[in-house]
Amino acid sequence: MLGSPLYPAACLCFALQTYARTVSYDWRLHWVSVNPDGELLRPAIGINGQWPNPAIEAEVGDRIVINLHNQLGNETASLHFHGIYQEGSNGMDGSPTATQCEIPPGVSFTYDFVVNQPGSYWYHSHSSGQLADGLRGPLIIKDPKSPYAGNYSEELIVTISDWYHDEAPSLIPYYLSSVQNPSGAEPIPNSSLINEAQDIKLAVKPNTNYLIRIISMAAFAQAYVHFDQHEMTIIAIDGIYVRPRTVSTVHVVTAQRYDVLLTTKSDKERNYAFFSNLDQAKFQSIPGYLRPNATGYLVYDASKPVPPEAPTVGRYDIIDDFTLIPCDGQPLLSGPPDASIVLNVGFFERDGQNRAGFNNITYIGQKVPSLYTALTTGSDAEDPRVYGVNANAKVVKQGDLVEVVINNFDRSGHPMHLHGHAPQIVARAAGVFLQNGTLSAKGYTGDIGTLPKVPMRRDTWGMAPGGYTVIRYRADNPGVWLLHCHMEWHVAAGLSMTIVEAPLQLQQSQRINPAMEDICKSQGLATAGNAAGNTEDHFDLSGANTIVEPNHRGALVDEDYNN
Ligand SMILES: [Cu+2]
Repeated sequence: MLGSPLYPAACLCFALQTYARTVSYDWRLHWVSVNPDGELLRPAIGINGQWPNPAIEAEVGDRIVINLHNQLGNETASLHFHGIYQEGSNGMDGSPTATQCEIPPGVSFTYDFVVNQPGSYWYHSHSSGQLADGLRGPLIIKDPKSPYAGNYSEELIVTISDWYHDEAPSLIPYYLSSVQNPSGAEPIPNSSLINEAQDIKLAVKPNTNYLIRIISMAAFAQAYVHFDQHEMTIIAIDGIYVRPRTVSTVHVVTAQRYDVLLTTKSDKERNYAFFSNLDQAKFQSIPGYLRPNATGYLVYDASKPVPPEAPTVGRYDIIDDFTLIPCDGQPLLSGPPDASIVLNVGFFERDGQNRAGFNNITYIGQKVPSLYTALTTGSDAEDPRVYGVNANAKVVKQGDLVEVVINNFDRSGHPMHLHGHAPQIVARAAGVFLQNGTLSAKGYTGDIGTLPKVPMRRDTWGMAPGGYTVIRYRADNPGVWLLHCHMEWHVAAGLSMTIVEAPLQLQQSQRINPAMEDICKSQGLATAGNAAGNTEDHFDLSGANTIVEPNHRGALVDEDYNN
């Protein structure tokens, strides 16, 4: 129905038979020269000689196979599939130090997994800093059974991101240096991109309902997305169908996705602008070089000009995504949690660096990937100590109702991300903590009666300055899953921790990928035992990594690499 789409009342699913297939990609990673904001030619990590990088496109039930060849020459690499649950395939989660070793230059590795979840996702390097240097792209899982399948006939992808003129291997050591950067201020991007470019033109047909997949692939910044004189109706967030909500602007937290429906005008009289405007509230300073706005155009008629300027919006009318309601009506996971994890976010100086962490522990990758420790330490895998202090591991058991309370003792907000799940976001508040660690009386009380009956779910959620967020999920996906801030600089500073989920069931159902084991061994890395590689005494952690890397230069290989 054109003009005023009629949405399914309860967003119920269509029943259609589908057949799984295998979608395969053969990807060579190369440095390519790019200039997406028209200001500076710089290297970026492209695929098969191209950048922007291609979208992975599959259907629910498909198997995705990516033969990844690291031909960067000077950097290690990895690919993480953001938001993909990786049920039964934890080793394909693409997180070096958690689920695999780094893939060195000249080495290939095949990612191979099945996707049973619909929606808009993205892939990116989980090797330090590389997503800021361009190793990122959309991952779309189409769904013939979508409750909204009848509400659109066309699809568009709109990725949004920030862009830096400097490369991560120079930004990271500067950011982490407590001497050069005593305030710990994050690098501020130079510009904003839409589909890895500026002034992009999206050809549209009049009188047509579009599904627009808005995907944040940013390294740091959040953004406001607004289409001039076109409303958007949100129908999914991070792959979770929600009841329709019509908005004029969406505020997209770093790494989040919004699927929106947009109905085009009935005539081709003119073209319209849209924009992605970086949210500068998270920037500690506003440098003169910053160009926070990227403009794009809905082109109804290519023979007509595009609007000379982006629309100006006096005040953004933003909805709170906490109030969105999943279509499936999944009720609150109520009752007392079986596993309660409390994480206090803090920024501090450690070993001469600006660092961050949960509960005063900064994340440091261990000698043995945590997944391999979980798979090779028998019943000791249920003891968090075997993963090493700085993996900051918590262990939950199969079937546990897990509750994670994250208290933000920082003046800035953070986009939090959990691998392996799209948890229920059951409580969220802003501005209740002071930086000195004072917990106000308004902290999370655990009072079930105050929680939503049908909580919003998503894999990446915003946490307000001085606020808290509380997530709940069922431990039904055995694996080693990172929980971390999705600002790339904060990942580099150690704002990550590890949740080891059902390690005994993991041992029964999954094994170390032999090709990756060879890659680890080729680098002289241990693939069994505790965090230090001790296979005899799992509680002797001598030799485990507890000191931060002194000269952290992202994914650049050390000069003495392989020596
Ligand atoms: Cu952060």
